[in-house]
Amino acid sequence: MKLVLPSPEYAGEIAAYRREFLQQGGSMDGAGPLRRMEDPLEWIAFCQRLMRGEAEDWVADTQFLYVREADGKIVGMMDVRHDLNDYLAEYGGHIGYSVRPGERRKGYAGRMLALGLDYCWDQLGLDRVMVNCLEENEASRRTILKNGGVYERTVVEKRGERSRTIQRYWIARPRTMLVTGFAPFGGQNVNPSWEAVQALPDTIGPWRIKKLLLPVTFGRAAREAIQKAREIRAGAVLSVGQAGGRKAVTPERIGINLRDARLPDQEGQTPRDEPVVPEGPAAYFATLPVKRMAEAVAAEGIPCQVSCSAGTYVCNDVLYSLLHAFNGTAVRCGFVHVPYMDGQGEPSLPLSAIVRALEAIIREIGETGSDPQSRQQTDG
Ligand code: PCA
Repeated sequence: MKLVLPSPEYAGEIAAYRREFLQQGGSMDGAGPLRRMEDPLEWIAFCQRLMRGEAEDWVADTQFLYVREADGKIVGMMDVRHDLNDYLAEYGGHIGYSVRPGERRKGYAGRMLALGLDYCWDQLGLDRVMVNCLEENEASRRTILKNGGVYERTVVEKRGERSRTIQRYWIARPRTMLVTGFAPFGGQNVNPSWEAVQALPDTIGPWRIKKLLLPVTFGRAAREAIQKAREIRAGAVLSVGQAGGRKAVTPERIGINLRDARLPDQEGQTPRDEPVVPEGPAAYFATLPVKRMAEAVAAEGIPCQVSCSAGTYVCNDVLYSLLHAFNGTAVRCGFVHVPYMDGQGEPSLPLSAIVRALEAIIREIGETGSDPQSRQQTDG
């Protein structure tokens, strides 16, 4: 299932969507003026102006089609308003949506709304979103609650003689964690860090997880991680890398201001005794609770140990750069090295154990703030 912007290739499907509503009844929500526009091309052109904020009397608004890839059918429609005008602020909210009559009761509305919310957080940068439903619409209420809606109050909209009773709900921007993994390097054809990151679910505890693959390249990997973290306004960044030869999953305590490579990186750079940041401090402590992360992994029966050195290669480069970039902010950053996965060499862990370890770590980060103890205690 995917959200797409209206385009002429969907003209036939758009007309069919409209027809189904006109024949079977129901309110064509989340479709702008589609009900009164018989020509799909006219509606598509309107949606394009709407998105640029050029439709008179409308706030800027992104119209989506919710399309089932298997057969190209439009299952639902949704529009996401970039702002609220007086009417929307009282009755309409940020997001309107509908599922066509023949495709209801299959859970589509909830998943479509989840994608719409992602758009609000990532593309529009909204902090909270209002989603409303008619008081009598039980299915819609359940969809909103499932997506984290919190009931605010009920309002009555008068339209001439008639009136509608509307429940208002607010959904808050979830905490987002950027989790990065690395590409294969050093003659290997997989990197367990990216294999494991890819296998993580999209939400863990209170965190919405965003995944990013990094190149094994000094400077560039760090820049891409920092840029992405800013773009999605991450509350935490967890980078993961491979440490062949280690037996345990190892949360890293320290990033140091040093590049010293034995192996050329992906762009052929082999820095020797260079700083990561010329005027930067010698080192930073990770701002994630490394001790508790290690305990959480050990509790799963997976070998784990806090490490005091992330090395002097690209992984350390990323850790130091993140800690430097987000020093003094609320964005907490850390790094976890993982052993080879089975089949790569010895010692190794099954990929499933590495995935479980990362899940335990992320859940633990959700439950605690940064851990001042990790700055004082040595590893013993
Ligand atoms: N491990 C390397 C870089 C990429 C990776 O997965 C390191 O430990 O520096």
